[in-house]
Amino acid sequence: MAEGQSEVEQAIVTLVSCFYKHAGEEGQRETLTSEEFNKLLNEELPQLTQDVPLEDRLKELDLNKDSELNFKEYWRLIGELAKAKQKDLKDKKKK
Ligand SMILES: [Ca+2]
Ligand SMILES: [Ca+2]
Repeated sequence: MAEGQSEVEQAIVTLVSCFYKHAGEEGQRETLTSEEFNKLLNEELPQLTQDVPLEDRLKELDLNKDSELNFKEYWRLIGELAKAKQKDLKDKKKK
């Protein structure tokens, strides 16, 4: 980790490297197969993603319908998770 990076900067690096770490495991290095996506969810996002079945989630995110997730499609997931988190935090603040 580069010195002097803020927590937020590190978090972004983590999110981006998480994609490439898993996308590089099989097939195309720039896209996630459903196998790779499954592993990514289990290993990196176990608590946030339990509620939706993998295949449904993949279909929902797969904008160009090639049954794999490119970075842009993966990033939609991050956006959705961030939105859900934001709602949590907002609700907590109200109480
Ligand atoms: Ca791949
Ligand atoms: Ca796709």
